[in-house]
Amino acid sequence: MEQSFQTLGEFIIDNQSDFQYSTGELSRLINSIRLAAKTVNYQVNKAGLVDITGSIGSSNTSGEDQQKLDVYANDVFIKTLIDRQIVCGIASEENDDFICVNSSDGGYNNKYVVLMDPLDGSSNIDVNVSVGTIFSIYRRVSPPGTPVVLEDFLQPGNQQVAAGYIIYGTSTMLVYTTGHGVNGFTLNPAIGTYYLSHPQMTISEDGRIYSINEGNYVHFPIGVKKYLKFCQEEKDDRPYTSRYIGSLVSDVHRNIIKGGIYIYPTSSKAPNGKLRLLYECNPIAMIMEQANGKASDGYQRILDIVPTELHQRAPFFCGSSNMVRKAEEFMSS
Ligand code: AHM
Ligand code: MG
Repeated sequence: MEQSFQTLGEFIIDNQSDFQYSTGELSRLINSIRLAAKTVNYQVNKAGLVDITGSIGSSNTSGEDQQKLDVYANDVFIKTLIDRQIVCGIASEENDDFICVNSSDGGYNNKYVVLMDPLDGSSNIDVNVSVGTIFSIYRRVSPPGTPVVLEDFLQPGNQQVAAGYIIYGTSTMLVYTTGHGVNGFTLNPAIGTYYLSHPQMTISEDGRIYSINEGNYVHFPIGVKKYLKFCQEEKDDRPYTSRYIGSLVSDVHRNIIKGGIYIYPTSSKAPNGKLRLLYECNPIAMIMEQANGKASDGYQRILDIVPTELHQRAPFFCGSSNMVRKAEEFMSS
């Protein structure tokens, strides 16, 4: 492979000046995520070789089966961030409560909190399907010098200072934004370096892919049912193509590159949807908007929802802006 691209390390340093009064803390934080992602990538890639796949028999906070690799990824990200004393708090989809982290002087002086889904789509690991890590970064609202509080984590997504995902796919990519567009870096596993392979990623305004678990059709709200019929109608550039991996990061990543919509709506079985606002919807919504796309709960902008609970769920519609707008029209009709 031709190695003429800029590395992620170089990119982070070159773009540090985007942040006024930056102390380099955010850059060091993204560096820590980059490092943890390499470690997780190494384990995910050899999942079939060692006895690391499968369930460990315990449940996470939402009562779902925790996979061994979920636990492993959760530990790696948390340990990497704690060891570097780079954040003041961490909340994870896999933990019941948030974690308070000391700064290097033993106080509570760091500025940022991280919220993450350490291994999303992990039920796909046993069958060798791509999974991902999703992360979201906020500036704390409580005064530095004091331990973090719940309010530091319960901020609307429009307050995110950075967000991103790592996709452990046919190749491993780290895609992130600090509010200045979206950039994607591909890992060269031979030398363990990420290169800027997808600069300034954007999603087309219109797309022809819809991604939804249609097995739940009978339980969907009427607006979603009507939108699906619209997608399947033989008219203009329709019918659209249906593609659903069941791994949010993979479905979203494909849709950004090819154009499309991802929907996880409410249903009679899941009245608030399935995805978690803080760990999944908000970071993906920031990426989508920064890539010129749109993210909604069917009625309003995801990033404007004021959260009330750490593990809150939200219905999620994201992707090509005209497709999301059309789905919203059906939801309100
Ligand atoms: P998880 O966080 O427990 O892995 O669940 C999130 C995943 C998403 O990656 C995916 O889009 C969705 O759940 C699939 O759910 P379903 O199997 O109900 O279609
Ligand atoms: Mg998840």
